Amino acid sequence: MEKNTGYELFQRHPDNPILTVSSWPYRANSVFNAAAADVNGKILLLTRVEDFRGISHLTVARSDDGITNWQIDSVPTLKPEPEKYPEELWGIEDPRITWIEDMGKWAICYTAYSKGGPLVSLALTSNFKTFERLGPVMPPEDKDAALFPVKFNDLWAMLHRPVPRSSMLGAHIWISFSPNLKHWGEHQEIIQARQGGWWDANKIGLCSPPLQTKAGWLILYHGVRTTASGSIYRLGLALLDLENPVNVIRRTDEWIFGPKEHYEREGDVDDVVFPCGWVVKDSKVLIYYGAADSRLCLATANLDELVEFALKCPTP
Ligand code: M1P
Repeated sequence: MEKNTGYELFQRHPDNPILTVSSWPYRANSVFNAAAADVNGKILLLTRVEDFRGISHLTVARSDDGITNWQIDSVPTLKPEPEKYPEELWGIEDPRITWIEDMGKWAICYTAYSKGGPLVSLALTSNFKTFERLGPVMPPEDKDAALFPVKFNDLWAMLHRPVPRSSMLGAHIWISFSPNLKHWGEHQEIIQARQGGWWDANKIGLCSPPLQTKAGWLILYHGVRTTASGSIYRLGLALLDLENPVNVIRRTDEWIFGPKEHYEREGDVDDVVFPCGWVVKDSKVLIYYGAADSRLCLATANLDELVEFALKCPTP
């Protein structure tokens, strides 16, 4: 591999990939794009598992150190239930978990693959065994959603990525607000996909849920570059105002992490790094990412360094 002179804010774990179908307790085509949470000191991954029909469900894997000795549920933890929830016809994908202190529950935003296209659904849980579905909260096509852990002016806030019918218009990150997690409004586009030759031209999407720091809400997002040999999914950072997250105060110009190792470059979809979860332990951030839509990997970063770096980036 050629020398990469990009930023080295994220360090890949030497044991990557940390989870693959070979470690799975049942037959699966791929395990990737997992949400992550610190549950009573253990790392919990709510992992997207794609079966041999091409339909995805979510399964819990737990580990004391977040790297080894994964205890994986022996059967799917959260399965699509299209009989009761028709929007889940073609599976459930790409969860993001947010701890809601006010409710003492975890909120899971996930993509439900409906007949009308992918949409955003929400579920609550307190134990990752039973789930209360709130149903679809954004119509198709919309995905890459996560909740903020706190309210703003008494309203819950969600970041998400609608896709307009015409690809010419680009797919951008929006914020919406709700009094009850069920009914959403005050929709505003806040981070735009760039255009032309940029690494994040035409399509972007939120990765892990917004992370509260003293400098602002730290946002990790993916940008998609379309090339003659396919798309390349890379990552950038942004900072949103702490009090009013509609205001984007910083955004990286260059990508900070992209596919480089063979496990990121080759798989069901080549050249994809796709985090849906991160966990902060002391000042270390554990970033869990799907690699090439096939396996799960871990990268680590120093939270202060990420914030310092973001603060040196331009205000868009
Ligand atoms: O194949 C790469 C990713 O493509 C989609 O992401 P997005 O719509 O944000 O571009 C999703 O299907 C995602 O699961 C997948 O990893």
